[in-house]
Amino acid sequence: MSKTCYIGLGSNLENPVEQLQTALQALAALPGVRLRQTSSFYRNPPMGPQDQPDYINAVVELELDMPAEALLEQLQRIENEHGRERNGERWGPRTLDLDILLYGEEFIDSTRLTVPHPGLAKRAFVLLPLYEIAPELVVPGLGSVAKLLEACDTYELEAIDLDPGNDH
Ligand code: PH2
Ligand code: MG
Ligand code: MG
Repeated sequence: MSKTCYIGLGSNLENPVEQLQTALQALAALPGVRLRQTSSFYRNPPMGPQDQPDYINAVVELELDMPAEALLEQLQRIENEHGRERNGERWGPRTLDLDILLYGEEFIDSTRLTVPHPGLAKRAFVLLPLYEIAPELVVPGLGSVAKLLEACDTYELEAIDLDPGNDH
């Protein structure tokens, strides 16, 4: 049975917009994965240590026929191919971060994976793009994305214009 799954993307090193764009291509190319929707890309200040560049964050909706653990392995492979270093400080800068936010309606709590993603309910840079592509979504155990978003400050998130020719 196929699952609807949401992935959070983030980058703040080495051309973050390009990191996210090539990550989207890599996700779409995975066997058994269909990329259904992609949010805008949002520039926003770092959560955690402040002496690091701003992040670009986005969320995608996938439909897939793949167990969650196998998906996690694929995401980590894509992160590695984008030069991800795993020895850095907690919440430190990174070339590419791909997090499983939701996997169908499932709760997963293994040594490698916690779903729904534990940070989801509090992070505007996850909730705003998620709301953009799935305004009706209800997060298992936490309630509607709309309600979660209401409790967050979103004023520091800026949807960026990906078409430089579009000069209003
Ligand atoms: N990810 C981090 C640490 N801090 N801040 C923002 N704004 N966006 C992120 O994706 C992010 C962060 C480490 O995963
Ligand atoms: Mg991660
Ligand atoms: Mg993360």
